[in-house]
Amino acid sequence: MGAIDDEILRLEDEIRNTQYNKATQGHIGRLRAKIAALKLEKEKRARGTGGGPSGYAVRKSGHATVALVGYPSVGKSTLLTHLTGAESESAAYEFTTVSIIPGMLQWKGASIQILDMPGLVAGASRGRGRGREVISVVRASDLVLFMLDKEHLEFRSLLAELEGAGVRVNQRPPKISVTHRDRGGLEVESTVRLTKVDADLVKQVAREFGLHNGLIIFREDAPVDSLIDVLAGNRVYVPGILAINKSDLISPAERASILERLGSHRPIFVSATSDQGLTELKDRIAEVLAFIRVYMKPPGEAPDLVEPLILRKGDTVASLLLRLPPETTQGFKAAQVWGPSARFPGQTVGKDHVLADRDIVTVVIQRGSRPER
Ligand SMILES: Nc1nc2c(ncn2[C@@H]2O[C@H](COP(=O)(O)OP(=O)(O)OP(=O)(O)O)[C@@H](O)[C@H]2O)c(=O)[nH]1
Ligand SMILES: [Mg+2]
Repeated sequence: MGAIDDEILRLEDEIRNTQYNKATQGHIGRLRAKIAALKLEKEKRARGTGGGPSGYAVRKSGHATVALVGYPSVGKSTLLTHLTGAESESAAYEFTTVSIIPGMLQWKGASIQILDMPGLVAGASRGRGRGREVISVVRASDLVLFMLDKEHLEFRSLLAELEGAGVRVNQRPPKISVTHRDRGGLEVESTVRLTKVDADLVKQVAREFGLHNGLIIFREDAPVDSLIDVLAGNRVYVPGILAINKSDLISPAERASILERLGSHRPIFVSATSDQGLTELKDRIAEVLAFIRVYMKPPGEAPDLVEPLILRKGDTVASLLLRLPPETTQGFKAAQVWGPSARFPGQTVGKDHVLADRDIVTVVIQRGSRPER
């Protein structure tokens, strides 16, 4: 362990040994900011020397990628096999899976890549087990599918491992904006009354991140941790789903107590070996990934209503263009849209236009840019 690690541990100890109250919350906030800034520095150095996370090079494919995360032996590989047919060894001992195994789930017209991963253990975010690789895959995924079983119900600690590595599950980015300036010191503004931080603390935290001149605007009554997230800048926000596996071994009474404990996370009870609950699980995955279908209409021809392009809610014409063969989009001039996202049939729109499910789209290109046949 290097000097940075030692310093992080020392600061974490100090936080643990400081009673949290009104008088100390500023101090604790500054300590947290110091830790976050040190972690950032550590990552930067690791990248610089090439000694950082090797980053599992899993090629993303399909319309979206789902990462399977859970403790060892909860049944992740068994689920992958039952959902996708991909072979991933499963066994009654821990750490059966030691690399990342992809499978492809076809559901309601969409291809969903599912990545089976080694079991996550405590300390993963600090590099224990295969933690680093798992976390780097999670960072690049569109959805995390968490799996627990009745022997492993510590969902909080699983989340904490990801949190420690900058992954925010089922959260939205804080409404805090930071603008860097060349001079003039730090300015703090807010559109709401701030009860969790004051301007002094905000400035001190900003300085921990090397920000000495700039404007920070709070658009919600956010805690200091949200400010740290924004200043650190390398946070990823991903949706998550919780599945409780081996439900064939769970009695109704146990089920009720699990629901009492984890009900707020809307867990889905499944049994990977007996396929119980898998339809509900697949539906939930598709719902969260929010696929939309877009039909292409060549200029002056009828639309192709048989094979839609699969995009995701919030995708724009620009995202659509990326999915078409380059020769058909070269010289893009505009798009014409019929359907739910159009204000009137055949509306002409630009690349920023947000598409909707069941839109019909024609790509209009500059005259003379269509290649000769
Ligand atoms: N009863 C029951 N057993 C299951 C179920 N799903 C998986 N198992 C068993 O649980 C054991 C572990 O399954 P794996 O799929 O290897 O678990 P894993 O999460 O991939 O484990 P690691 O790769 O070690 O992290 C195996 O013996 C499976 O047969 C289930 O739904 N019910
Ligand atoms: Mg496995």
